[in-house]
Amino acid sequence: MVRTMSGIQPTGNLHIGNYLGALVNFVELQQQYESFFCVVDLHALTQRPEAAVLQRAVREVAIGMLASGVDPDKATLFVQSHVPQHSELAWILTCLTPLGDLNRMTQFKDKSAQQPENINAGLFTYPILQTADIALYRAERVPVGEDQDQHLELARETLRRFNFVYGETFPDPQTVRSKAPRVIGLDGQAKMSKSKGNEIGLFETADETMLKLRGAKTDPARLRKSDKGTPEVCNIFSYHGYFTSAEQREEIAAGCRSAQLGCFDCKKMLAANMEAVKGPIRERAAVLRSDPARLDDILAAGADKARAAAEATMQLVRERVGLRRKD
Ligand code: AQP
Repeated sequence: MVRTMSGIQPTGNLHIGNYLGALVNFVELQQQYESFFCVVDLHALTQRPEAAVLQRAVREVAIGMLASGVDPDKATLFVQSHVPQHSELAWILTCLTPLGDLNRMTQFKDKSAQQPENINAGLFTYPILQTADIALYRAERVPVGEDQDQHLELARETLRRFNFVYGETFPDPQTVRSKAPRVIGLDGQAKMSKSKGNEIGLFETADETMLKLRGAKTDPARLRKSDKGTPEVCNIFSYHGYFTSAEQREEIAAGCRSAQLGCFDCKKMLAANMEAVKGPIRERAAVLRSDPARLDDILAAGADKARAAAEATMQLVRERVGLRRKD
C-alpha cells in the first residue's frame, strides 16, 4: 500500500496556515494511504526550546492533529524522538549530501536571520533529517505547504543518490498540495508562521481572533469606509477564500468595491466563518486535554507501529551501506 508521511514542529501554537496547508490533507490522505504523521521534536531542538516548553508543545501539536481529524485508528500518530531510527538514517544521509546542496536552502538563511544568536549546525542539516523522516517509511506522498518545496526537492535528490550508490531502495516522494499551500500572515507580508507572531491560532477563541483581525492590514488604498476597495489586494479577503462560501464572497467583494461594506464588518464575517471551523476543533482539543492518559496511549501505540516500520527499512539500509553483514 502506498504510504504518506508528514510532520509538524512543536515550536509554538498551531495556526490556520498549518491547518489549511497541511492538516486538512493529513485528514484526507489517511482515507486512502497508509499514513504516518509525527510531531517532529528533534527538528524543534534547532530552536533550543526549554525542556518543559518542548514537552508541552509536543502534546499540544499531537492534540491539534487529533482534534483536526487525524484518526489514530487509520493513521500512525507518533513523536519523532520515540523512534531513534530517524537520527540513525539522518546520519547516513548526511554522509551522502554535498554541502553545496545545503548551501542553497533558503529556509536556513531565513532561520539564521530569525535567530542570529543561535545559528547551529542542526539548522543547516535540518532538511536531511526531514529526508530521513520521509525515507524511513518509504513514503511516496508528502502533504506539506509550499514553503517545503525546496526541502522536498533536496529529499528526492538525496534519495536518488542513495539508490544510485547503494541500489534501488527508496521510492521518489511526491509533494501533495492542499488548496491553501501558502497562507499569508496577519502582517500581509510573510507566510503565516508559528514563530513570527503573525498567526491566527487554531485554538484561539472567536474573540481572540477578532481582536487580531481588527488590527490586521486590509487594502492599503482604502483608508475610510467611504473609499472604494479592491478585494483582490486585501489580505483579509484572501482569508475569506478559505472559510467563506462563494456566494458570500461575491457579496463581500461587491460591497467592498462599492464602499457599501466596511472593513470591520468584513472582518466580523470572517471571524464568524473561521469560528465555524475552529470552534469544533477547539472543543475536541479540550476533551483530549482533559484525558492525558488517552493521549499517552495513542502516542505509545503510534510509536510502536512507527518503530516496526522504521526498523524494517533500517535493516535493509544497514545491509546496503555495509553496516551489517549479510546473513
Ligand atoms: N503559512 C502556511 N501556509 C501553508 N502551509 C503552511 N505550513 C506552515 N506554514 C504554512 C505547513 O505546515 C506544516 C507544518 O509546518 P512546520 O511546523 O513543520 O514548520 P514550518 O513550515 O516552519 O511552520 P511554521 O509555522 O512556519 O513554524 P516555525 O515558525 O516554527 O518555523 C508544513 O507542512 C508546512 O509546510
